[in-house]
Formats: sequence, structure tokens, C-alpha cells
Amino acid sequence: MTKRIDLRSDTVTQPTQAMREAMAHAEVGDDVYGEDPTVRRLEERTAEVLGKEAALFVTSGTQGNQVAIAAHVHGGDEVIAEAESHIFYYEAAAVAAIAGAQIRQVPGVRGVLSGADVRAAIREEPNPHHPHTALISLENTHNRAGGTVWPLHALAEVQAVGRAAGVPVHMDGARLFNAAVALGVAPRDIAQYVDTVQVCLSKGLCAPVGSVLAGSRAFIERARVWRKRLGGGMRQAGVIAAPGLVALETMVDRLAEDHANARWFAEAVAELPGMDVDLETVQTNIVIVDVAGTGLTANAFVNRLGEAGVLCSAFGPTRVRFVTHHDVDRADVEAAFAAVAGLLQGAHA
Ligand code: TLP
Repeated sequence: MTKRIDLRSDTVTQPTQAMREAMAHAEVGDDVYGEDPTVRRLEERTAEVLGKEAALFVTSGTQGNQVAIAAHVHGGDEVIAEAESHIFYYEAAAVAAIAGAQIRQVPGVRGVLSGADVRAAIREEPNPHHPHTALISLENTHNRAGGTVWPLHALAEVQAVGRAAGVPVHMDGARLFNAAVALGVAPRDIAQYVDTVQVCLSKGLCAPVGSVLAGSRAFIERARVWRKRLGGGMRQAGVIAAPGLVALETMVDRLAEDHANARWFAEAVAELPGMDVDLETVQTNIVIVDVAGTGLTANAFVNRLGEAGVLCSAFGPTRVRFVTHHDVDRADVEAAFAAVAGLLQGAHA
């Protein structure tokens, strides 16, 4: 049987041997009592890497975002977010269900909002018709835009607009480390522009579970209450924080390989008939292809490619997403390209 090549997401990455060993040997305690030394080390180290006062280990990216939003806003408030952001698109309306706030969807350019767009979306107050704009939430890299990176000057613009209006800024940095590697800057050089930031350890960094939310000490204490409320207070969580530390310390620089593989794949696939790729969006480890020109729907394309042993995701009626990661190498990506080329020959035959 040929090897299955899984390009559905970087979430499918397996923990490395070093992570498994760190899990086996992790020193643990009850983290709800604040007594798990490994969790505390992960939180302190992540706060340092992101240049924030404090941090909180959470179960997932979704929990990190939702705990952050709930700690920032009140029921009836409004959260400004890019129109196709993960918090709007993929978190099961949690902002409405948990914080009781609504999202103001603002369309960006390749996932990036301008200061003027954000300024225009902030509600005028006092006005009894208007909700209070309580938060601006940015996504970096932006998933549905194709893993695009926020330029630092764009972050600075939004930060200035937020500060002038007294509205805090949160970053869904599920793939912030990809953004840092793509820009060649330190993670804190990105995080400095936002008040709070959530980073995932379980995507390109290969940890089995977990995200970390960072911000001011006072904010993290409020977030800790929300995490408990949502059932995220974990006990001997050091066993899952330990591989997270390995992820943070050893898995960031290698993301450059994933970016190079995505670029190679995107450029190769863009040459095939009917495959439409906006190469400007291919800045990190995500490649989105519009397959409309092949005459196939995204679902049909995904199913047929799956039969050839290559997995990818439907990302819209005719959009398909491929994500490179640690567990696929250049040879796998070349084999995936060959499978796509073969599928199209079949489709046109
Ligand atoms: N994204 C997943 C799916 O939910 C789409 C993926 O395969 O890309 N923010 C962003 C920008 C994300 O891409 C994700 C996961 C999350 C938050 C949520 O993280 P988890 O899955 O840990 O809750």
C-alpha cells in the first residue's frame, strides 16, 4: 500500500520522540491549586517568548480565544474581527454562546485589516442603538486567507486605532510562530502590537495538545476564572505541558521547511490546468487552490485525491486547502503534486 500523505492540516502532526519522553518524565502537581511545576514553566516561558507579563495554559486554540474574548467583553458588546476569521467561522458561534457578544465582520485584504477599516467599524457612542465595541480580534497567520502574515506596520496601525478609541486588541496567533519565521522576527516583535495573544502548540509545532494565552497579569487572572468556568481547569496537566515546552523550545525554526514545501507545491500546482492559486497568499504553510476550472466541486476533488492516498480539505464550494507540516517532507509533497496531476488527467480524459 502506498503511504498516505495527509495535507488536511498541521493539527495532524504526531508528537516527536522527545515530546513523548518529556511526557513520561514530567514533574506534575494539581494545576488548579497552581502546583504543577511543568505547567508553570510552560506559562512563564511562553510569556517571556511573547513579551507579556503572564500566560495561561489552555486546552485548545478555541478555548484560548474564547477565554480571552469572555475576559475582555460583556454580554451585548461587539467584537471587530476579519470577516473570515476563525473565531467567526469555526468556533461554533462561541462568542455569542459564551461571552454573549456579537462579531462585527470586517472584510480584509488577504486577511489583513487596515487601520481605517477598523476605525470605521468602531461604534460611535453614546448611542442607544449601538453596541459597545469592546474588542478588536486579529488572526495571524490568517487561515482562510491562505496562511497570510500581518505586516508589522499593519499591526502598528490597528494598535494605534485601538489605543485612541480605548479598545483592546487580541490576536488569534494559532500560527503566530509561522508568521514570525516568515518575517524573520522574534514572536514578541509581533505580540508587542496586541494586548493579548493566543498561540497553539498543537499545530506546526507538533505538541499533542494545548495552547497558551498571554497578556497582562490582571488579564490572565480574569482569564483563569473563565477557563475554570469552561471546564479547562486541569489537574496533573504537566504531562501535556511538557511536550508543549519541547515544541516551544525546539520546533519553531523548522517551520521554514514547511513554508518552503508549501511554496514548491503551490508553484507546481499553479501550472496545472484548471488549478487557480493566488501565489501572493502562499506566505507560510497553507496553500488554497480554487478548483472550479477543473469542473470538479471541492468535495469531489477531495474525495478523488483521497482515493489516490493524498488528503486535503474542502474550504468552500470550489476551494481546497493543503497544509504542509513536520510529518510530510519534500518527497511527500512531490508525490502529492504527482497525484493531483494524475487526478486532473483522469478528470479531463
Ligand atoms: N484550525 C483548524 C480548523 O479548525 C479549521 C485547522 O485545521 O486549521 N485559530 C485558528 C486560526 C485556527 O486555524 C484554529 C484551528 C484555531 C484557532 C483553533 O484551534 P483548536 O483546533 O486547537 O481549537
